Amino acid sequence: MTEATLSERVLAGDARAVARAISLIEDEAPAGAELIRRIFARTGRAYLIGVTGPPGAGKSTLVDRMTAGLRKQGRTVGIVAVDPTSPYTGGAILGDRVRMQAHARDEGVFIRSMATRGHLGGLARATGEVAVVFDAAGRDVVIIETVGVGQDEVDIVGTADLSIVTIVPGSGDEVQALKAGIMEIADIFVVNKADREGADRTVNSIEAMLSLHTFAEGEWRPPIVKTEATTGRGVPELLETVEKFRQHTAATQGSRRRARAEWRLRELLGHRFLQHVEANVLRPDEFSEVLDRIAARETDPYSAVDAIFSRAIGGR
Ligand SMILES: Nc1nc2c(ncn2[C@@H]2O[C@H](COP(=O)(O)OP(=O)(O)OP(=O)(O)O)[C@@H](O)[C@H]2O)c(=O)[nH]1
Ligand SMILES: [Mg+2]
Repeated sequence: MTEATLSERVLAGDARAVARAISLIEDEAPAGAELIRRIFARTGRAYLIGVTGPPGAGKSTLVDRMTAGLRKQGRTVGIVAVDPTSPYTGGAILGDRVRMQAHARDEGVFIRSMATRGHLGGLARATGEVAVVFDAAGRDVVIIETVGVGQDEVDIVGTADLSIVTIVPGSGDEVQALKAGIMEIADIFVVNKADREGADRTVNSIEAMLSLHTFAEGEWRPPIVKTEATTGRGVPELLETVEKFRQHTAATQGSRRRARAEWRLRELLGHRFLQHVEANVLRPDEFSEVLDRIAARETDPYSAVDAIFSRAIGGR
């Protein structure tokens, strides 16, 4: 398949072409970058929702339910899940890692799992690019599920059009225990597993935390929605809240997308610079030698970077 045909087929929404495109992106193949170049102008229509929260909070179950609700509204969905322990069902699972499920497949739902291993910091970038491919393929809504562990993951969810943070009732410390930075990105809080003891306590501790913040007139105050993803209870309310947020932020969506573009640009530029340094500036093994010298305290990281940087920008 030539690059032109591949991009045309992606734009036409062809599932196999989308799967192929994602593999190129995951492999960091030059053809992946070329594809993004070809499709980028035709993207920006999909609504991007980030869902994050602690492991096992029920994110995948919730996303499955939300997807079912969105499908009923006639919308197509793309799901990117970062290293989920529990597989998704009920959609077209794209890619080589997960075997295609021939039965009960809804072509209105594309699902792709990303493995954390083998990405060396590029995971968030790859995830963002898969979202771009789904967007190009005409998905109305793209949902990214991540466990909010790394800063990159928090960034990718935080710059989505809408960020949902899921929490489960527990010891009472669960709100405090959330990684700093995650609370700030929440547009909607979901207290999932509301069938469990202590759900209202969790709601109250989120309320208490929100009450420390003064919201300006007309500013969105993150609502707290209780759900029971296993039964679907609360999910219609969640989808209504999503819709309300979407309307509330329609005028300011551009600035969110600008923040996403900024994040991508900085990430890509940093990545490209490092690649350049490794490929064209440093001798083979030099990186590792510098590490040895730092370990032996013969130099410090700042001096090492200064030296490499001046060589990289042309020896000035
Ligand atoms: N009791 C109860 N269990 C739930 C609820 N939602 C999800 N679960 C269960 O919680 C477990 C984890 O659900 P997942 O959807 O895989 O959670 P996750 O957050 O996606 O997990 P990771 O992707 O591994 O971080 C499963 O056994 C679900 O059936 C709920 O509302 N109530
Ligand atoms: Mg999951």
